[in-house]
Amino acid sequence: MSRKITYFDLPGYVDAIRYMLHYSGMKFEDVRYQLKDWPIKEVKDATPYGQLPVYEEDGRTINQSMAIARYVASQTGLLPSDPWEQAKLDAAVLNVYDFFKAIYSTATEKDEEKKKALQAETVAFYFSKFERDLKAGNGYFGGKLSWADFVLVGCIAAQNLFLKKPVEKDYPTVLALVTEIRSLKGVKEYVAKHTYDHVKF
Ligand SMILES: N[C@@H](CCC(=O)N[C@@H](CS)C(=O)NCC(=O)O)C(=O)O
Repeated sequence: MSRKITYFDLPGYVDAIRYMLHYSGMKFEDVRYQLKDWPIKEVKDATPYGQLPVYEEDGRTINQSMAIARYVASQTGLLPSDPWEQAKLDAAVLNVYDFFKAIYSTATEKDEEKKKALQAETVAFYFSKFERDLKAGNGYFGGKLSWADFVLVGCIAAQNLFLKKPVEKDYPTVLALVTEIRSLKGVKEYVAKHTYDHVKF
């Protein structure tokens, strides 16, 4: 089976997908574009909605990072079969995705002080809830790994780069999950190989 994920040379919306594929040992092509080269007209025009990521498998294509992540989870044992459990994890993932969008929306704020305050407020709001949920449920899925864990940790990788600090440091349960996922076989080697010191936002 051929698998290809196309995105930027960033964690962004995609590291969770890369983590799951590496963790499961599935072979895939990890195609990355540099932000400075974007837009590349022929690549952009070939995507369904003009944006990345795009996932291709045996000649079929889907876009939308969380749809891709959910599909990959279903192929890697990280999506439970019970519909209620699935819905709970979908909700957890969408809460993380809301955080992603809230943080990225601060990029347009020109006043640096205001921007910093807004970012701090957004991190505090969402991370206190992520911490609460992980603690109350012994993780997102009762002590077993699921795709929601990978999405949160992938999101944190992206946000640490964007905010230039480890956002999880004041949230011990979140921090423990980050450490656990980044230490998994496959993920550990991937994380060690990809650093983003060259990235400027
Ligand atoms: N809802 C989409 C959003 C995709 C998206 O915003 N992609 C951005 C990068 S994170 C992009 O392709 N930007 C370049 C462009 O719009 O030309 C998803 O989650 O996949």
